Amino acid sequence: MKILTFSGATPAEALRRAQEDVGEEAMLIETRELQKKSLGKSALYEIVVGIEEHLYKPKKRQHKRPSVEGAPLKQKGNEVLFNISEAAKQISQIAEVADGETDHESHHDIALVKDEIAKLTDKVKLIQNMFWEEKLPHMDVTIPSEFAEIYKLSLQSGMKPEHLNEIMRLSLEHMPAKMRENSHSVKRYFQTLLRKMVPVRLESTPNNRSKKVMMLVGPTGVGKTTSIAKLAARYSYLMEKNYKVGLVVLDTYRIGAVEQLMQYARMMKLGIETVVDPPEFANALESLHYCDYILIDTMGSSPYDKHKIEKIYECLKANDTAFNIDVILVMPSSIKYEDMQATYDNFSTLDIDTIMFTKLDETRGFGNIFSLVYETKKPISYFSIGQEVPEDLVIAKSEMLVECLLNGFDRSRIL
Ligand SMILES: Nc1nc2c(ncn2[C@@H]2O[C@H](COP(=O)(O)OP(=O)(O)OP(=O)(O)O)[C@@H](O)[C@H]2O)c(=O)[nH]1
Ligand SMILES: [Mg+2]
Repeated sequence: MKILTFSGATPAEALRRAQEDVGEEAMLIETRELQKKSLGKSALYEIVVGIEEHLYKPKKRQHKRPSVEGAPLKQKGNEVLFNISEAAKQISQIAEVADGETDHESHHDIALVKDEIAKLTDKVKLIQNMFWEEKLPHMDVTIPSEFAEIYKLSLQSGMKPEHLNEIMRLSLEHMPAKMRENSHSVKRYFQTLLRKMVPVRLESTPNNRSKKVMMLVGPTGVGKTTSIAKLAARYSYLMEKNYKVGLVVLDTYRIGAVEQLMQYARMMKLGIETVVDPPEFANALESLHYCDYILIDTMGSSPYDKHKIEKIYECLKANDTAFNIDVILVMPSSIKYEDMQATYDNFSTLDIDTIMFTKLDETRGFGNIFSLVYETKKPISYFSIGQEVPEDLVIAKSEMLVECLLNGFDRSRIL
């Protein structure tokens, strides 16, 4: 293996020079800032690349680095630097092995060496990752460099630090040594572990003996009414069987609130009942007895408005029908974990069965959702991923949440 250095005013420029000289096959080993940008002086960066001897066809000569091993590194963070030079040393050793091999050596050995180099390059990438962040994560356990990427992603996602700490500890304890070798297998393991920690409720359909009665509760403006419309469309038109759906509105305080759902009911030709006082609630349910699904929309209440939540509670208490009501707490994914927790606590008097998270399209971090369901052990039933009725509603899957958490929300991967 040949080890070469290139310099430039930016790391990108140095990299471009390297690529011009040695082509795309080169592996980046190290990036260093030799000189800071100051008045009248441009910055100077140096990159170190490695390329296998047989692939090296120089176009423009640059100076060859004499020895990676002995080169002093000036940056802070001794542990990281030690690892970089260790990795570089190992690369050099492998390079020597590769150099010594001749035609009679088996292809198998070469493949092994290549594999080893790929692993080391990955290691170096991760060490650099941590190095550029300038500080090692503050934890009571040391995080190996292979875990740096998932650690950073999870932390940025808004996951509660204690949860992340715990998951890291579990991973370090139980992950098979073989999987620790590179960041891809670490990520795969971590993904599987997270999935197992996310409770979801699979959708079940009504039968002759039991209907499905679902009530959506939650703060104001989170998407309860829109989600009721999406669910109504789903059950009456989008499943393998067209179910009969009826709607109940508890939100009769605001002009417009009833009208919003009335419009959907008219469009989809659904029965709709309004309830002003709790004693009317049971009657409203009874009058929709012919339906397979009854969907109940409620007035949005600030999590701190005990009065409104109590009114919903009164309705549930006044339900002397045989119908079992599934209470779904609707929460936007765009609020931080602490607010989710406070909302959950305030609505928990209603005996929440599942949680629906809305506005997944409006957020970047998903660790808050993870932490809430992990902490409360309440399963997720649905995700709302946009304003469009009915298409922007999906059945909750743990894979989907973990995918969003580690790689961000991408509509094309979900639908
Ligand atoms: N981007 C985005 N917007 C959404 C989503 N779900 C609902 N909305 C929008 O959020 C706004 C409020 O939705 P509603 O369904 O009226 O909310 P609500 O919870 O019924 O509100 P109140 O009845 O006032 O408590 C509307 O503009 C919806 O289109 C979603 O998943 N993503
Ligand atoms: Mg509403």
